[in-house]
Amino acid sequence: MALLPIIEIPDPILRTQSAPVESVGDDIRKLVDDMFATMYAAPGIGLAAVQVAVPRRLLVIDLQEEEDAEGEPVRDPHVFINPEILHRSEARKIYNEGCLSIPDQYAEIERPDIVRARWTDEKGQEREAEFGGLMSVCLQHEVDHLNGVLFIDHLSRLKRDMVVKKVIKARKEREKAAIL
Ligand code: K1U
Ligand code: ZN
Repeated sequence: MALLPIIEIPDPILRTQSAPVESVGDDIRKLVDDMFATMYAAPGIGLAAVQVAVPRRLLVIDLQEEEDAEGEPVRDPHVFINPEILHRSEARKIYNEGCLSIPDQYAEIERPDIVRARWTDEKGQEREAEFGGLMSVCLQHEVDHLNGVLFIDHLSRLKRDMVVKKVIKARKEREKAAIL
C-alpha cells in the first residue's frame, strides 16, 4: 500500500468535476487501498479520490467511532463508488467540519440532517441506504468534493477568503522554515 500526497487549496484540481468510475477492477481496488492508507495516516475520517489528484467519483469513509479493549480505534471502512444523494431531509444540523485539503481550518457548516444515497461498493454491488449523524455529514462533505465543492463554499465570501489566506500564509511559513 502506498501513501499518496493529498493536494491542498488553492490547487485547481480540487475544483474539477470528477468523472464516473466505469468498472471496479484491480486499478480501482489498488486506489481504494492506497486511499485508506493515506486517510488513516493523515489522520482523517474520509477522503475523496480527487484529493489525491484522481478526479474519479470514488470516496472512502471510516469514522472509527469505536475503540477496542486497548483503546485503539476499531476500523469500519466504507467505499462509495459513483455515489448519488437521492434524498436530503428538510431538517438540518450544524457540524464543525475540517478538510484534509484545507489543513488546520474548521468551521460550523449547516447541512441536511439525514440523506438517502445510492452507490456501488468495492465488490461492484449496487447499494442504497439512509444515513444520519456524522456519516451523513461526512458523506455529504465527500460528495461535494466529487463536484468540486469545498466546505468553505458554504461560508460567506469574507470567511472563505480569510480561510484561504490563512492556509496560504501557513504553507509559506512552513516552506520558509524548511529552507532555514
Ligand atoms: O474530506 C476530507 O478532507 C476529510 C475530512 C472529512 C470530514 C471531517 C469532518 C466533517 C466532515 C468531513 C477529515 O477527515 S478532516 C479530519 C478529521 O475530521 C479528523 C481527524 C482525526 C480524527 C478525527 C477526525
Ligand atoms: Zn474535505
